[in-house]
Amino acid sequence: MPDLDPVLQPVYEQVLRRNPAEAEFHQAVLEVLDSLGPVVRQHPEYVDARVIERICEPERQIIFRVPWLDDTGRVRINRAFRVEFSSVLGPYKGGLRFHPSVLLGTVKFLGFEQIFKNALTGLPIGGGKGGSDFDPKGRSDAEVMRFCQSLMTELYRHVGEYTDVPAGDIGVGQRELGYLFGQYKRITNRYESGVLTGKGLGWGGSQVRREATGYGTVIFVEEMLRTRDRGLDGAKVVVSGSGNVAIYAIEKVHQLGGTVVACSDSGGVVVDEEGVDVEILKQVKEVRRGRLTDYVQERGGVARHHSDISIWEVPCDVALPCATQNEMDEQGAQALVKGGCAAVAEGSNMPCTPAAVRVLTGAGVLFGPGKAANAGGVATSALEMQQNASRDSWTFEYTEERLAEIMRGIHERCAATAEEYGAPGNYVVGANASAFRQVADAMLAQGVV
Ligand code: NDP
Ligand code: 2IT
Repeated sequence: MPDLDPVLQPVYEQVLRRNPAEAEFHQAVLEVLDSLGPVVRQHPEYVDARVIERICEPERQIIFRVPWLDDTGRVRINRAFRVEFSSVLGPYKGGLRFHPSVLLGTVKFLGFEQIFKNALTGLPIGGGKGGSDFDPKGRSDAEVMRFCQSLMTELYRHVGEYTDVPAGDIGVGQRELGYLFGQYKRITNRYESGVLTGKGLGWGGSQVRREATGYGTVIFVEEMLRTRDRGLDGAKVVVSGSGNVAIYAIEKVHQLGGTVVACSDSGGVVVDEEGVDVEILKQVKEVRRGRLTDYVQERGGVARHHSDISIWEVPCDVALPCATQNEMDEQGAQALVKGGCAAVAEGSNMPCTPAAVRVLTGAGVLFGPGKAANAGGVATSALEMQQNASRDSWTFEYTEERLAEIMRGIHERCAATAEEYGAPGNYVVGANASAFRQVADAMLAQGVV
């Protein structure tokens, strides 16, 4: 465990006591507190107003039962959560995750990260997150619809364009958002486009939202590489995962002249030395909801599937974890360093364990933390909210340029704040300190609420 500032240590101990058995939440809090020593020494007013204790305690936590009928007529019961963490900068904003591993602590870690990520975008959005232990894998469209309708039958009371605006995350894409939006509209009798983001293009969605997280992560890593006079052109890249974030990260790497030689899912790793074929990947994953083994078959002998290796063992110049939390451990990071990796940017939320981050940064690998590197998704969600509020829709080109500007801005802001605190090139310190100060100043201005 890192040595925390004496002012921060009791705060962390209180988080441990109050939130037992929520290891992911503890990990996310510790990573932020570890960056805040110099900030609290410079700003005793944050300590006096107990800003950090307040940030670590969600404003509201909602837990509810979601009963639904499967296709055989059997009753199924899931649990759903919405953790409304901080509304100091805007309505709570953050995705919904459907995955059997989802527990309250998972949603809390994601919601906590989201406060700072959303601040970094510079757009007026607070932090929240939700989800359920429902597993959409292998479920029919009708089952997913009934589940989403049942979930929204409770969730509708807590969300709204000025209150809390969910979007997608693992297991939640346009199909699920469509069913959720339809039920919200039916219950409330309001066409309130701004209540959800990630909607379809024909019914209030924004251009580039689908691509935004992956594209944004790649723009961020390109900015990091630029500080060392390098770029993605000609680079060999590995991208873990093969879902929404991974697919569009791969697409953008290829647009910038790099080659993605490996991707993965929970069943294994695909190595495709000629470069992953994104069109086939989209067809397999987005249209047919298939597996990477299907991708390998479609590639006709060019790609290989491995169920016994870690993706981080594939030598590369750049690695983009885009699957899930703690997917890269110390060993994974060591393998990357051995393979010559120069930069890692987190497309997923908290994919690198603290030990992995230490290995990477210790070896001089550029490291972009998720709350900065994957902020393009939520930033474009905020652009979708802007378009909904003004009943407008922007072109792909315009929206993509806004996204790129935002990502370059986040990079600059993190780099400048890291310098300010005597840690040049440390994007973890830069992201945490900069985002925290913005949130803390707004909390001071708004009183003890
Ligand atoms: P998807 O559901 O589209 O894809 C998730 C991918 O990660 C799949 O390839 C999945 O494999 C793999 N995966 C998920 N859970 C696990 C697990 N426990 N072990 C191994 N592999 C796993 O989700 P997204 O692409 O939307 O999200 C990926 C990450 O990016 C998440 O951390 C999410 O929080 C983060 N993120 C997403 C944003 C968005 O806009 N969607 C924005 C910012 C961050 P399999 O199919 O085998 O389960
Ligand atoms: O982790 C994330 O930032 C997301 N899943 C996207 C959240 C959003 O509201 O677009």
